[in-house]
Amino acid sequence: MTNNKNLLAFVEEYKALCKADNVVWIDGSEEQLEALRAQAVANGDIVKLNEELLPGCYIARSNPNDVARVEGRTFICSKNKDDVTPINNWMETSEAYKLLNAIYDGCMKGRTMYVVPYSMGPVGSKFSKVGIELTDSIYVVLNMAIMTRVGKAVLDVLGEDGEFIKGIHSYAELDAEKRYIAHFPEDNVIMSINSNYGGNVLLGKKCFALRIASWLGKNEGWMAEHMLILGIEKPNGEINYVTGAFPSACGKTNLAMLIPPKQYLDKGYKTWCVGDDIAWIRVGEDGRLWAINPENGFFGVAPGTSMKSNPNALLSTKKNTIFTNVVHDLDTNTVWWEGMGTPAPKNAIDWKGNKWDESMVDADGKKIKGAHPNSRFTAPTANCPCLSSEFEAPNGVPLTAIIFGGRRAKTAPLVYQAKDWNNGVFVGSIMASETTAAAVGAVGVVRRDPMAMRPFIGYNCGDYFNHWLEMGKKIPNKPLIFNVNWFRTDDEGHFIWPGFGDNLRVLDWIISRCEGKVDARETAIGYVPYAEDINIDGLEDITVDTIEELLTVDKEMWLKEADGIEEFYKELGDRVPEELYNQLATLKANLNK
Ligand code: OXD
Ligand code: MN
Repeated sequence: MTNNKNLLAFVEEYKALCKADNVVWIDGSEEQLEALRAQAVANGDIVKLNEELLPGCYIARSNPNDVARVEGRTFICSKNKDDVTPINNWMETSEAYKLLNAIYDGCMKGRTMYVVPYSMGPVGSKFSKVGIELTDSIYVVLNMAIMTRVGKAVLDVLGEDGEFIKGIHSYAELDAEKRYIAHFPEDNVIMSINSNYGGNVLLGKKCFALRIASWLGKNEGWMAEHMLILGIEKPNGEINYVTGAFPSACGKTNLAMLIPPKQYLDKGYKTWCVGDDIAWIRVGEDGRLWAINPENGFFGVAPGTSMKSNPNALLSTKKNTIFTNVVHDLDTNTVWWEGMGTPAPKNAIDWKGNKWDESMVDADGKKIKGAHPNSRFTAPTANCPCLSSEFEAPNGVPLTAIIFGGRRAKTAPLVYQAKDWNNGVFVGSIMASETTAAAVGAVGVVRRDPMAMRPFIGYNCGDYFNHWLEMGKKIPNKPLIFNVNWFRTDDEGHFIWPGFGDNLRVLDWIISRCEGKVDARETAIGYVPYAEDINIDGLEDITVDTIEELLTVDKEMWLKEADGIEEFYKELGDRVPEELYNQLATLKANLNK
């Protein structure tokens, strides 16, 4: 299928090391994929679901020891430790190869090695990049065929001398003690072993499109970010695109697929999803930033996804989708999860493969969940009812605003605008979420997650901040930068802001700011709206006074916050740019005025 010498040598090298019985190249044809699905069904790896209700859909279960990304076993490997640490785990390159090659030795005996050529971004776009994933898992092949563009067309673009990111995956023995997700940004190599869970093994996603790509972006002058991309269409047809970075459990997928509230729908507003997780961002010829979503599918969290919380996400899973670790309803041969908004099935199998019904409790009397909290759907973007017509645009979409967000009970106001690009980088660098009662551990503990990239920066975090600052010098028409917080609570701990579709009211203000159509109040942290400029038309229980409360900036709290920021910067070591310390000093001075 290819004459690319480097690729042929790469395949031979790992076929020999892994001692695979044979090699199959994935050409991307429906016939080949269908044959692999049939084989995976015959092996018992996946189960075909009801063809009438969920056409082309399958359910899979992962090993119970293998249900999430493993940050503790995820490594960035480089020659010098300082180029990576302190928030990433580091291994010295040659040590890492030695360790890993010993585990890969013979790991595919008796198995087939599949060669998956894939493109992150539309095939052939100058924004896009090619990866090759070698894997012994049909489940991975089938998921990659949804999440990325795979097959012969990618090899054609690669040609004889094209460069690619090398990825080697084996589920090996699913041994959690020997599980490694290792990245070698200096060599364009990813090695993943002893896992078969999405975020660890679909190498195009977090491994390539964020960790390796963030490094490529630093060297090549662009940005790989953990951001959704959303288009907001006004009644006159004009569309503004925004990107948004949020830590997990902040409703990122819901915002990416937001449905406008009735008052906006009636006026003719529409929203369009370009991406729900990752954005690759470059400076366009017009001096603006342009973004593509390098993926081709959604790898979404299933629990909580319902026709109420996110109809566009649920509808995206209605065909050609792979469900992992959800409940299998045996009566209808369909799927179910907690928070789906429909009654739990009576005759069902839970994510561990046990007979399950919702009355079951564990030894402590706690309800046994049928779906794993991190159970997932892998669904083609093409299924999404609100997919943007620009999704395949080779140059992506131009950005009006960049939005950072987090989950803060009191500190951050509903929305504020950074004073300029560098101040915006500061705002992104201090992003944080407070732990909720839903998570194990103390409530209200602040976890810093700069730009929502904490687990995904492929190099030193201080250098990453510096790259953001450097990018600012290269963008003649910069998008404005904002911070939002949908999670302010009242004294009883109830959320004040309704969230979901009503977040469009805040995006509306953001766009008006970008257009210079609305004034704002300057505070110590940035520009905050005048309460009457947030449209509350049709919102029950929300008055201008409520908005006023949501917009307060408590100086005492922010002074404490500033101490927390300083502590965090110190933890990050001596590569945190001086400019960010200057920003922090300005913040403190403003608060003390
Ligand atoms: C994801 C994540 O799965 O950020 O997208 O963990
Ligand atoms: Mn993500």
